[in-house]
Amino acid sequence: MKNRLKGFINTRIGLVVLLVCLLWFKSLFAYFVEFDLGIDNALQYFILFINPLASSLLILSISFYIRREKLAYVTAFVLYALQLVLLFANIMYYREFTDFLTVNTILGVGKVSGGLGESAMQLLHGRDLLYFIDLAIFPLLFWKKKLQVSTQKIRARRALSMSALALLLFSGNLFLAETSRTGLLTRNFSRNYLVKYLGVNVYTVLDGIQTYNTYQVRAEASPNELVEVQDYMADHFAQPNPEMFGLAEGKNVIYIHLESTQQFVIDYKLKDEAGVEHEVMPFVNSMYHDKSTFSFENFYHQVSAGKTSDAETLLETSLFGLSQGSLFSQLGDKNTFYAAPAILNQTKGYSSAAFHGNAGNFWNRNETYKRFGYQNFFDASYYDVNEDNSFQYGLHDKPFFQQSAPYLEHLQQPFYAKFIAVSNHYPYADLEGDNAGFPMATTEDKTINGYFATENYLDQSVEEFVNYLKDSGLYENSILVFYGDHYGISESRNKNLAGLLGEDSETWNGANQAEMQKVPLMFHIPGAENGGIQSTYGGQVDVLPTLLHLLGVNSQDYPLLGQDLFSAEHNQTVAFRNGDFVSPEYTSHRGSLYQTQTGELAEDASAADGLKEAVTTQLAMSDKINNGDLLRFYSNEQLAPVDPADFSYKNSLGRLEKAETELAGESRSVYSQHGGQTTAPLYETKTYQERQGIE
Ligand code: GP9
Ligand code: MN
Repeated sequence: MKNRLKGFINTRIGLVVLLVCLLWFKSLFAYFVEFDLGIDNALQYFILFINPLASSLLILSISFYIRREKLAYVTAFVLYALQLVLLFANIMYYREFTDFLTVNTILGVGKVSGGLGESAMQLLHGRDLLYFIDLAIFPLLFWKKKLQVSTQKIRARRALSMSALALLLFSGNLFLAETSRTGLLTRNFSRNYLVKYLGVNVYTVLDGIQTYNTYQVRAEASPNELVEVQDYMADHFAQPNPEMFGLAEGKNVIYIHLESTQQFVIDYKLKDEAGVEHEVMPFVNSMYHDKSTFSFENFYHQVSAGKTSDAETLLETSLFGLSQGSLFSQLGDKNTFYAAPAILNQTKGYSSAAFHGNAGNFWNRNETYKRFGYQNFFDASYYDVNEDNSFQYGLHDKPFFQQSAPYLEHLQQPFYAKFIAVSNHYPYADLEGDNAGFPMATTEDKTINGYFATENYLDQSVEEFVNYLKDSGLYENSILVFYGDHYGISESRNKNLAGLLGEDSETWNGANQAEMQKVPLMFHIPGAENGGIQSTYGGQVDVLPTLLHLLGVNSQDYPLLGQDLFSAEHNQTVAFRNGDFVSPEYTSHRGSLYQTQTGELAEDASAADGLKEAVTTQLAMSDKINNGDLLRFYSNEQLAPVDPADFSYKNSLGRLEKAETELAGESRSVYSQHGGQTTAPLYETKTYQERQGIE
């Protein structure tokens, strides 16, 4: 047996099989010991288990095509070593940044703050020997003649069949990966996912292709194109409404991201089986109707496959996401942006922070936020996340908001902070334990049925958070912006939803579908008296200019594509990312034109051609800017470009506390205002059960 094994390893195929096995073993070791890949079920374990195989075999099979034996052996070992180096470089990078190496970073194009440099030595562990020790053993074995260079020739057919086997394995791997995670390749959620499903090699190749494509397009872009874009922007600028301009001047901005929340949930009451009505979002509704809230009833999401991340792009840069995939994932670590945190910091001295209980590399946020100018990003690593209080997208909303308080209280005011909730995310799974209890709907679609309960949980979470803001004294000095990022119930499910909305699923048409793109948008300004429900039509691209004007920053010369929603000059045609649109008069949905007010087909299908053209132009401008990275050519005396190297999201709390100490009496954090006492104990949280008992 031993001899047979030795004999096999002494063949060329045997050696390659051995090298593949070694890489396989080392990769699996890294997957479990070094990386935190978040594996949820047996299928994912299986995919993880097989994913190193195909690419290693494909790469090493190159050596079979080389006729000269010695050269073939050297090639095999070089290819083997290269894969090890790639794996190990990712391990080192991960130890420092909890993320995988991008080609951009390898090439040194996207400078990361605090490169590995000197700290590299500290990142080394004793176990690292395991990754490389065989590279020293192999020469010894050859020297001692325990291993020999085989003189056996490999026929082309044999070589080809090995490569084909590798490709077959890869297809199987890809198929399983897509089954487990639809849209893995098209939506590129995160580098974590790609490694988890396809391995480090494949991830790197995919990232390389994407990086190459990006730079091709960008290399062709010229400053002249920016001139064209700026002309367009100047033409479309909508003057601020003098009654609203500066209404929230000097206030903190607190964004509350209502995950997957659609406008139809506002004021919605779900009937349980006994016919008793349950208000889904009582707290959000109270905000919606509050006299200090400017609420929009005809406000639409404009995202595509980038979902949450597209909404973030729209709201914070007033540019659209990409027509395919996510801008965050594809360009977030490469482009120059002029985003809300940077603008407010430079014009009004705002500090900034993003809060989200999922891994920082999801949607490439950890890189994109730096380029948006976020000074702090509190991702999952800042929270106590465990099996009981989280699900696949991270920490649940109640603990998320509560655990954010001890960080929020250290921000210097005025601040720009955004809180990305996530519990109300597909698949709207049953909230187990004490948070369950809100009734399920009873349609034939499980996804729809669960949606209302997780919405209600989000509503409770937000209420607790706003109560804390009030108790800590932050509320009075802040403007609260609530927004829905995108649909929660997808178009294909809407017919099942129709009944719950009092609509007929038989007559449900494109106009209804378009209407379902409505999401909430509310500016809640404590102290304001003249709020109310606004019927202006608008989209997410319009939020930034609106917000800037409320804060007293005139956005006239900024590179923004949206328009102030309060402006008399606001154009009410809302572009959807796929080229469809809605205006008070017309709704275009997948090639059909409807009358918005009646939902009936328009008699003249070309009646809105002018609107269509305007929409196409607006989207094209956005794509030009993003794909060509045109804002790298932009200059404005009031605004300096962001240098991502200025930001690091490690030890944010330590930095904020240091600033407090340095500012001493001048510190304007809530923590300092409370005499150096934490406000965290003011935070009250209750389970659904507890609430029911009390109410
Ligand atoms: C994940 C969360 C969800 O961190 O923001 O993103 P989505 O799937 O809604 O785009
Ligand atoms: Mn989302």
